[in-house]
Amino acid sequence: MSEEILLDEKIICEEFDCVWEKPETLTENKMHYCPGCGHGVVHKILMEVIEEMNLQSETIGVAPVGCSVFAYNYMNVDMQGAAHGRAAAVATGIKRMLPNKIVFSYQGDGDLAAIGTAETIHTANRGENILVIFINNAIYGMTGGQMAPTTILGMKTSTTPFGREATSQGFPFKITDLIAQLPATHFVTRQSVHTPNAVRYCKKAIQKAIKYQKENKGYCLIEVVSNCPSGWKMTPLVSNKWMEENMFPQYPIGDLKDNGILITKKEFTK
Ligand SMILES: Cc1ncc(C[n+]2csc(CCOP(=O)(O)OP(=O)(O)O)c2C)c(N)n1
Ligand code: SF4
Ligand SMILES: [Mg+2]
Repeated sequence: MSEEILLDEKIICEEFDCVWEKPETLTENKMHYCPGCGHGVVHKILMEVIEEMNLQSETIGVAPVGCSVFAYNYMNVDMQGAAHGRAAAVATGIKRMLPNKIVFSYQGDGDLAAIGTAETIHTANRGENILVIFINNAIYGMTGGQMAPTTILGMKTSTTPFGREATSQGFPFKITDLIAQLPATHFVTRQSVHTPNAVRYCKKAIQKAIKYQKENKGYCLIEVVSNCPSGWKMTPLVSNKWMEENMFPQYPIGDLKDNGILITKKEFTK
């Protein structure tokens, strides 16, 4: 606070130091996400990068079906909705028609790694010059917490009330690792947004991916290992701790591939 005046014994603040500002690239609409959910944080840093790189009028995003279905109400850039799982195919079409635009898809794990597996893999395999943002919260958040392909073993969901087990439900699907192996992919990384430091790293990854797209380097994927306090039936704080202890060993944070070169296991941490 830089200046104060006293009036009727109440302190009225005349001026404030700005400690937080919403970027122009986010609309005024209130987000519908549950308290503590990672979706809102990723929206914010993605839109901050677009604003900081002066790309608001050059960017087209593709919203999925899932909790982030209304991403187009929050992101103040041109947006297109896609049918469930098809965001990468829609983004491909947009980028091919408008190659000078910055194009991203924003997808959950159910959207990207279940119903949209084919579109996801083939878009990556063609090395389309787009950015895919993949929010992995290990659950179908929007529809009531059913098991997703990325649900970890032993994790209870509404469709695995006794915990996921490999014999009947298969193993957690590490689609990001698979995509990193494809020769046409350029930058593949796994991030999180559960601490201020993690947010900074994730934002840097977004900046790098957008820069790569401007340079026509090709396909970039940023997986964000995220929480779903409602679906996991935990408080936001407990969900973040649970994520660190249970999700990160399965989905280690760090770059898997950069500049088209796979990163060896030894280096595969920040
Ligand atoms: C064709 C079709 N099948 C199924 C659904 C139901 N459905 C809506 S969202 C969703 C999964 C969402 O999970 P995810 O992509 O992980 O997003 P989250 O809500 O967790 O962010 C499903 C199965 C649908 N809308 N359309
Ligand atoms: S259900 Fe889960 S993913 Fe959806 S808004 Fe709530 S916390 Fe976020
Ligand atoms: Mg999900």
